[in-house]
Amino acid sequence: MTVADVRTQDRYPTRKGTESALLDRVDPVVWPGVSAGPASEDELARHDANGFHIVPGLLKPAEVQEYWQELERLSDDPQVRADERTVVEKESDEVRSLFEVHRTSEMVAELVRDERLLDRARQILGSDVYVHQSRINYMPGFRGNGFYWHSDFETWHAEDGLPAPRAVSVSIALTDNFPFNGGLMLMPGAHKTYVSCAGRTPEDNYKSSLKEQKVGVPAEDDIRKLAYEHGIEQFTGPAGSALWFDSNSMHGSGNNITPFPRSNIFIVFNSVDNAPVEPFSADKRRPEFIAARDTTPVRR
Ligand code: 6CS
Ligand code: FE
Repeated sequence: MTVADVRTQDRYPTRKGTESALLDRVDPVVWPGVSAGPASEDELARHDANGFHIVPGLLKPAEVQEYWQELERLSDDPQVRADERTVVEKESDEVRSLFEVHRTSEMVAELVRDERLLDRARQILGSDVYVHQSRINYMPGFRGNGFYWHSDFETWHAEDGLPAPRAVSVSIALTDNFPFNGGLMLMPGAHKTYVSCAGRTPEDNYKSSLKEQKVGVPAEDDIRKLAYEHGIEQFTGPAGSALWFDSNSMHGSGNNITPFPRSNIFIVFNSVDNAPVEPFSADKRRPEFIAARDTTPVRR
């Protein structure tokens, strides 16, 4: 079998119109190849075992203030609000997410190249990396809608053509993440199971899925089984805290009805050895502001 075959072989079938199924993950979580970097052996071991690890105080308070001001500048900019990369909440015109912020904000572009992010991503993925997707999720107070249980990789495989779960997300809190204002929940260890979802991907699915994902979400029986087996933990912490989570982590968040926004920057690093091919379960590729096709490695 050639390298090309391995990359286009569908080892994680999903949305094939069949019932959902729990499959074993057949790829590593922490990949060999890059030893130097800020992550300790213990952090890498926890990431491997649980599918996530937390870096408290990744951003200093002064940096948090700067990024919060950048976030407000972006969301107040009429041009940004009119941009197709801006997703608003389904029941209000509150900003839900801004995509491709590493291209619209020089500050975020710098953050991507910061060794605290770039070098840790390289350690986890064992190779050069590029940004598959970046976004700011605002989760505004009172009307911030959550994100139902899902695996990001299931979508990035089905709709963006990523062959393997060799991608990692970092979520950096720009506001305090509390248990009660939509803090992201994860099932420790569930990343080693791949939930093959029922259904099929509708045309232009992203136009609705980024507001509320209905396809590519696990069946309740699957969620119940994984939750009983692995339990549920929650990423909480002061602004500046960072959560690193594997692309196949089972995660979700509740609605935010408190006055306290839960606004986080998300950067998704993908290995340059996991470049997208054609979508495995969608008619056409999603726009590049959601799923980058330029796999030029990020360099400092
Ligand atoms: O479809 C996507 O790429 C996005 N959807 C979710 C629910 N999480 C990852 C990503 O932002
Ligand atoms: Fe997600």
